[in-house]
Amino acid sequence: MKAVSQFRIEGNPVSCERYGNGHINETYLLVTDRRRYILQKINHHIFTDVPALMKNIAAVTEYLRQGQNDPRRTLTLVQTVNGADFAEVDGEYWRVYDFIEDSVCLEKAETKEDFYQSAIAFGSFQRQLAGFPAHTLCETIPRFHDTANRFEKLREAIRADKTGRADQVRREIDFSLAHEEMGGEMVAMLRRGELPLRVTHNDTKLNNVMLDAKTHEPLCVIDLDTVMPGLAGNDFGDSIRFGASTAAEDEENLDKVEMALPLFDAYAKGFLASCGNSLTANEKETLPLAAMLMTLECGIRFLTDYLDGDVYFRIHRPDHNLLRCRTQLKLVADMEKKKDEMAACIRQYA
Ligand code: ADP
Ligand code: GN1
Ligand code: MG
Repeated sequence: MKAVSQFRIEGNPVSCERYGNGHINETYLLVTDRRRYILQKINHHIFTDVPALMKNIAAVTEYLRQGQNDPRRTLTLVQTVNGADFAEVDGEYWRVYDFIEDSVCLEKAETKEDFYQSAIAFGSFQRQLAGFPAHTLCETIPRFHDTANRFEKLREAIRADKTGRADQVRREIDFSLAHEEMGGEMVAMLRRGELPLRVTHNDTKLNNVMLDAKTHEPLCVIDLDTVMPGLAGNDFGDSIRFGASTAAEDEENLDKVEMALPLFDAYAKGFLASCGNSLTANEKETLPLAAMLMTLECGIRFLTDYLDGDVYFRIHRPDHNLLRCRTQLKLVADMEKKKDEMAACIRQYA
């Protein structure tokens, strides 16, 4: 592959194959006769300012590396032959990371303990970045977790109905719009100064954290494209929507999809243990709401993309975004039923 020769890699390339399950970038496992790397084609349709994005990642990884001598605990960018953090080849943008060896990346929490460990990882990540100069970060995707704005985008997609699919998804549209008011609650609190902005990860899926292969202790938070000022609760909530579900994000049988309270409990315990001291009372209290909102937001993002003709998230079947949307909306309905239990968990650890 042409991009590979742009980077200062050790050894001669032996293979380079598609890797992982990310929905946004194109990820490859690059193997040389000396070692392994992760090569990524950055999705520049989504991240439109690649130099600014890469400046964020370089600064954040450098900051996290301070006082850290275990190379597996921070993502490490490999420089290009010209000393840059990324390479432009034929209009596409590429970057390379050291492969984090002896680690596992889970698509589903195998045990409560694994999910607890991922909470420690994301909570510590947020705590470690508490002193990072937030104003130096570019907003890589403006209004990324502005749920109210995501509803406006959904309404635009329904109005335009580019693919003629709106009639077929009336139920999903009705359910979503019935929750629009709730969708705006946290952005309104931010606007009123009731919630603080912090440096957050903003994409805290379980498969964005690496655990040690033997001990399953947290090693490293990855996928730093959306590290920018955000709400602590959003990081908590996005983890719950993905990792506390009893089924995959694209499960077809909705009877299998629930928000598992034991998993919620394990995550709340880990998250509050690792960053709880720095959270305000409002932040702690709104964690269950944040879980519902991140799930709702993700559901309407999948629905919007389905209506728009699948232009944002990578799909592997024609109705993929619709299936994903349905699991998220099912989770929202289930979380509404479990609101009091979620609040009780938070009180217990706060
Ligand atoms: P996307 O933005 O598309 O989700 P990610 O950066 O999350 O891309 O990478 C996709 C997958 O590649 C991850 O879920 C993980 O399995 C794997 N991966 C990414 N970076 C590394 C790394 N440095 N070491 C080992 N595996 C990695
Ligand atoms: C995308 O990149 P990945 O697959 O980790 C998306 C998240 C969504 C998630 C849904 C930049 O995450 O916001 O929550 O899919 N990332 C971006 O699975 O939009
Ligand atoms: Mg990812």
